[in-house]
Order: sequence, then structure tokens, then C-alpha cells
Amino acid sequence: MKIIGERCNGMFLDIREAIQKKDPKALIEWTKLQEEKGADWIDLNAGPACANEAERVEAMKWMVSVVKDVTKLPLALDSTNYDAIEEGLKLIDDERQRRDSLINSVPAEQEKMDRVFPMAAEYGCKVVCLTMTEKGVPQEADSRVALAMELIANADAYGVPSDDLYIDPLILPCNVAQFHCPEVLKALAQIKTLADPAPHTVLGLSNVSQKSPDRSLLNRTYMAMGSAVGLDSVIADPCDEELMKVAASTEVLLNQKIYADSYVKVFCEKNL
Ligand code: THG
Repeated sequence: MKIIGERCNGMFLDIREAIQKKDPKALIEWTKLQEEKGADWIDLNAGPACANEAERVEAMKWMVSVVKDVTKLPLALDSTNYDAIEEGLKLIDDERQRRDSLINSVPAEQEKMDRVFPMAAEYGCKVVCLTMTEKGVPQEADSRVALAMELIANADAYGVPSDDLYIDPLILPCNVAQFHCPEVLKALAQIKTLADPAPHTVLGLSNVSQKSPDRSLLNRTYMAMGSAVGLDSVIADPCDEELMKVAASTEVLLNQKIYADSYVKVFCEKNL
């Protein structure tokens, strides 16, 4: 299970203030902490810190310029503004860091796919693909899978291989959209069969528990269920120790990592 650290997001007050004041302290601290705790990517999302599109571009440029030099981890540039993502990609001068970085994200909408896939091909990076359209997120697994196929076909037409795609069937809060939870699991299993090599899969895991009590329990339970049906990465909080222990154990129990008594330590301390 790969972990995309979610904490550098303007949804959190300290990051929102950091962006608005251009004070890098909180951004640097959360980047280093998430890396120490075993993150594989650092997600950067200015979120509600921006009032308009010009601010979104400036905020992403600022976040990338701060973060790229304090970690070797690749970044997940999380924005609906593709100019913001492109300006961010231009700043990642380390070739390996840029190639492993994620454009987060593109939905199955022609105009957006026509903008994002050529950009991924040009910068040689990876893409998170959302199984949604301008009409929203479909409920049924089959509709999510059909959109995943469209995304894979469009990526292929622009020369982006299936191995560079991270398909996100989009999990919603279980307290308002409970019906979606099993549908997303069904979709994950089918998405893995759509191409050879199989595309990767990802979820914004913390969505599932928004506004519910005992969030960590819901997050780690859903991750364990997902892992059994082909979920291989999550946007999540690597500082949640219980979550990280479950992520480590899924790798052992799915025979993805050779068993060692120290498997939790090996998983959580991989960046130390
Ligand atoms: N798919 C993809 N990208 C995504 C998402 C997704 N990016 C954004 C989001 N969803 C994933 N990241 C988060 C980050 C934080 C939270 C949820 C998802 C979160 N935040 C607290 C809350 O809303 O309660 C913030 C409040 C606080 O604690 O201060 O839960 O699905 N591709």
C-alpha cells in the first residue's frame, strides 16, 4: 500500500494560514513529518486558501517551490486548475522527483483529458484519473468502470501508458453516501482487469469518514477492505499510526512483502 500524505492541504487551518501569509514553516514541518512517518508522496492542495484562479496558480507555485527542496519524495499536485499544475511541474527540477510526481487529477471529461494527458506525456509524470464527469460521481460500480475505461483509452491515445495511471473510483462520506462504499470496492476489482499492465488504483481515503466519529477506525477498515480487492494507494494521514500498521499488515497478508517480525517497523520507517 502506497501512502500519499494528505496533510499539506488548505483544508487544514495551519496550511491555509501558511499559504495566505506565505510563511513556509507549517508546510516544511508537515512535509518532513509525513516523510519520516512513511509517506510515498506529498499531496499539495491549496484548497480553500484561494479566492480565484490566479491565486490558485500562485499558491501551487509557492507550495511546490517550498516543498520540492525539503524532500526527495515525489509530489501529488492536487488542483482543479491545470495551469497551476503545469507551473508546479515546471519547478520540479529533479528529474526523478518530477517523473514520479502525480497530476491529481483529471475526470472523464474530453476537454480536461485533452489538456492533462499531453501534459503528462510532456513532463513524463503520472496521472490520477477520476471516474466522474460533469454530471458527478455515478453510484454503480459498472458506471465507474466504464469511465475508467474511457480514461485509459484517452491516456493511451496521448501516449500515456496504463502503468502511469492511478484510477480513483472516488469514495464519498459513508454517513451520507453509504451505498457507494461497496460499489467502490466492486469497481476497484474490475478496474485492475482493464489494461495490461494493470493501472494503479487510489482513493482519497479520509473522505469516507468525513463528519463521522472515530474517523481513524473507518479509514483503516475501509483501506483493509480495499487492499483485498486491488486498492494499491491511498491519500491519507501517515501520522495515523493505527492506519499505517494496517497498511503494513495488508502487504504481509496479501503476500506482497516477505514476512519479517519487523514488518511494521520496515513499512513505517522506510524513509528514515
Ligand atoms: N481523490 C483525489 N484527490 C483528493 C481526494 C480524492 N484530494 C483531496 C481529498 N480527496 C483527499 N484529501 C483529504 C484531506 C483532508 C481531509 C479529507 C481528504 C479531511 N480534512 C478535515 C475534514 O474535512 O474534516 C479538515 C478539517 C480539520 O481537521 O482541520 O478530512 O478523493 N484524487
